[in-house]
Amino acid sequence: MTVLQEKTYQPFTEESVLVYLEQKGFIKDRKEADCKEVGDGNLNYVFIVRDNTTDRSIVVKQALPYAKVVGESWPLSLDRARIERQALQEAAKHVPHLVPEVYDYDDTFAITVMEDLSDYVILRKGLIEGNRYVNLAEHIGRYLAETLFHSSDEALGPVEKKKLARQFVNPDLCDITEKLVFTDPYFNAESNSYAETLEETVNELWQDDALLFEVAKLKKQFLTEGEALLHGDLHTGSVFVTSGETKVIDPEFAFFGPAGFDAGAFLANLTLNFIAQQERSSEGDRQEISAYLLEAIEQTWAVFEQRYRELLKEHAVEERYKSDEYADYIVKKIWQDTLGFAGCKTIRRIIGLAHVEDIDGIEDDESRLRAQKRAIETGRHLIFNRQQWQSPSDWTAYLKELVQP
Ligand code: SR1
Ligand code: MG
Repeated sequence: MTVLQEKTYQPFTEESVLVYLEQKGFIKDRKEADCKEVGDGNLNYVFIVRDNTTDRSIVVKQALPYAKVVGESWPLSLDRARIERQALQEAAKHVPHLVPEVYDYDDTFAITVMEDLSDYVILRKGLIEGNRYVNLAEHIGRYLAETLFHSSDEALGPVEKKKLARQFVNPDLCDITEKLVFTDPYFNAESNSYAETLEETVNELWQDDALLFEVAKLKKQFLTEGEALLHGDLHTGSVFVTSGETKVIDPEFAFFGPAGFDAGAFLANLTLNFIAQQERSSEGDRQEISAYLLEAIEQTWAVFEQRYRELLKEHAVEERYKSDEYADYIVKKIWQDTLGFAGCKTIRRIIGLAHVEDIDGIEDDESRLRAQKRAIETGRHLIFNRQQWQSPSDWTAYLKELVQP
């Protein structure tokens, strides 16, 4: 029985992907093609298929009906494959050079057939190795501005915006974020994961009622503020890079949420890498790597802000949205939310279920513990100071001070 005759969802294997692609005409002869499952994320299969007769390759991404990282006890809707594909297609309208091209899809099998980015590396891996990417801040700042603005009420008007928003109702994936980012790290939840040596720090955090209150407010914003179509999981594992190119991948968490959430996720992950590099990089390289990361934090925001202001002026649907005063108001709101969400994103990667290799991969126990404590402290500062820190230089000044010997 072939995959297409069956026509009900089933997880693909390396063999059945080839059968499927042959039937769809993507490859001529499956015996002349290679397929490898390479997915190392938490939720999906990713197959790379090479047609040896043409030497062309494509990616087939398939959603599984549960969270791979947890197992079948955490079921997840397959509709996220459609959401991811449509989010990529939305982004491609405004920043086609910054997302992989979608070639085809099949909602029954929850698959997207798309551009193979095997020549790229995952940004997190590249940053861990101490590499620098000259266009990264420009690209991500631009990606944020274009995707967030073009899905906002200011760009679409309320009717079109609501029509678009209803395509991106994503309860299962939002539930993951609500639990793993805003809830579980703040009490003794079963899903949490941290070393015994961190217990005292974690207990202190759980008893910090002022912090818990601020996180509850940020969670409320995440639950209720549908300002723009978000990527929803814009950490450095969701970005592919070469020395000059950038592609944002994996928007399966996409939904209409608070605009500062994506910038917060990205900048939090640069911040985590900065903290990790104080332990990872050799003394000779540390200064340059640190300076690069701090500049990337500042520049990403600067590019975002400048482009967002331009877009408001050029394309807003109401005249009053075009004033400097209105732009100041919007940009300030997004900035403060970015800080708050970045704080939550930093803390969850130390206490919560899903960690980051930047920090967890630090071999020496004492160095790793120092980095973990610094990350938690940074998260607290980002959350508490979100109304005081006026610009990214306040953020980077804090980080410089934090790592002073
Ligand atoms: C159950 S999934 C765990 C995490 O992986 C994803 O990349 C998201 O960040 C999610 O919170
Ligand atoms: Mg992902």
